[in-house]
Amino acid sequence: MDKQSNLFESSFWQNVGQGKIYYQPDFLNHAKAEYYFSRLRATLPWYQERIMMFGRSVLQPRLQAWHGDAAYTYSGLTMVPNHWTPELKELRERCEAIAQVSFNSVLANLYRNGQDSMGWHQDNEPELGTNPVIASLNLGETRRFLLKNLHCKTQLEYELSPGSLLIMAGELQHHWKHAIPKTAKPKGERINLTFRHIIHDAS
Ligand SMILES: O=C(O)CCC(=O)C(=O)O
Ligand SMILES: [Mn+2]
Repeated sequence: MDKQSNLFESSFWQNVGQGKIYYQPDFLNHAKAEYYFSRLRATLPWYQERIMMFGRSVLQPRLQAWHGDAAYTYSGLTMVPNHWTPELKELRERCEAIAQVSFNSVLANLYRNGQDSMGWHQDNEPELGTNPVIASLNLGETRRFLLKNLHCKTQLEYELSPGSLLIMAGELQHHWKHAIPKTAKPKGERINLTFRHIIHDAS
């Protein structure tokens, strides 16, 4: 049996039609999830990015930090990542062991409260390759993660609890959008790490 068919035999993998999702709620135990949350909260260089929306510059509703092996050029802009921290390296290794791919970058998101969010999008930038494997690790507050099929409007929902790991794979990014919606419920801070493999000569 080859590596790939072995990989998708694990009971945590689900074929969602036009894509594959792995979801393991207890990927990290409670103590480890708390440890990594406080270390990452304290050590990553969190910043709030500005984006253009309807011709106006607005602040993104979350904080971010980007870490990786090498710079890449996106829309004519060269982005230089921060270095890997010891905790990010440890978590990257654990995610690679499950996903069976290597990750050379991680986008960290910090949702400060229920009003912080991420809008509907696909992780389909050319530098992620055709069928990217994206490993998404969750720490801190539990938040709702939604997926919506672009063709049949089927919606999937995951309550991403602390220590859980969700992997998106196969053709998923071609056919599904995903989002973290705002909520009126009182929510504390949540950190999400999305490990990715960036192809540096994609253009
Ligand atoms: O916070 C999450 O769970 C989703 C993050 C995400 O979709 C992204 O960084 O592209
Ligand atoms: Mn995404």
